[in-house]
Amino acid sequence: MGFNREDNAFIEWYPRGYGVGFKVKERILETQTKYQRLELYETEGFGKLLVLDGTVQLLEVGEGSYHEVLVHPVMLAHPHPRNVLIIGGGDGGTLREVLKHEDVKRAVMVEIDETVIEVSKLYMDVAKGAFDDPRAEVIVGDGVEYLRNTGDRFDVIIVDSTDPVGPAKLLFSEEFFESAYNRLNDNGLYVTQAGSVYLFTNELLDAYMAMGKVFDRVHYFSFPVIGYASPWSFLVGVKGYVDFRKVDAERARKLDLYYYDPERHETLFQMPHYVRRLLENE
Ligand code: AG3
Repeated sequence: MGFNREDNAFIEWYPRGYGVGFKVKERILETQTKYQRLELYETEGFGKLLVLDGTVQLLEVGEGSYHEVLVHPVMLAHPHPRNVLIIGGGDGGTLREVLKHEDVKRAVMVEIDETVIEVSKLYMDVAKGAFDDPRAEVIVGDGVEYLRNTGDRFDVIIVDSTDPVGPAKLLFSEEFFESAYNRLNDNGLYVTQAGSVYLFTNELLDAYMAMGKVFDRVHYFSFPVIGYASPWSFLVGVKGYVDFRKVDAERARKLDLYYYDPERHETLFQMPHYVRRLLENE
């Protein structure tokens, strides 16, 4: 697992021996935070690489393939997203994409691990000023606790967490989906990253089923993400009625997008036949 001296490469090993690796120019940092093991590398061709507990979180070049796709489909399907909550997302990439939307009045980000925020600020510029935006409110704390205790309501809730295995498992539980549902305004959207389509199929199905018990409608979509075992999956929960199959092309034109193509929104719903069968049989 991790750094391989012989090849001078970092490799993330997924189940069944599937690996995703990068040649490394420099090992910048390795530290144990209060919550996880953090590694930072300079890669040969993709800028900095941030790793938590052996899993790739962010690759500087190409991170938009993940952040744009996590954020904009829900933001553009929602008719008027004013209040947004982000759980996780310590590097600031999700916050940056959320704040591109003029409608947003307040974006709260709850990240459990302060070191992730600090390291990201110190060594990378993923956030591009988002942390200093007056609409942003950054809270260092546990997202589960926050959702349980807050009286605030949100139009969109975005979960940018580690995988549905290990410490973030709670973020994929029915209890958590319930507290998120309760904190959404009527006609609100919830989105979470949900792991590799091929390698975490069971976790994906479990989360899909648990969301189905809580939300009024659940959607699944996927996209090739640079740095993760592609395609990567995402789950959307709808409270009330919002048509997630349609996005606002007018608002989309004001955004500076590189990966997500609102005019081809429907391509997000492509999936391997066996995955569609599994989901439809749930
Ligand atoms: N999002 C991390 C997604 C999980 C990646 N999993 C993996 N490589 N096994 C958080 C970082 C991006 N803001």
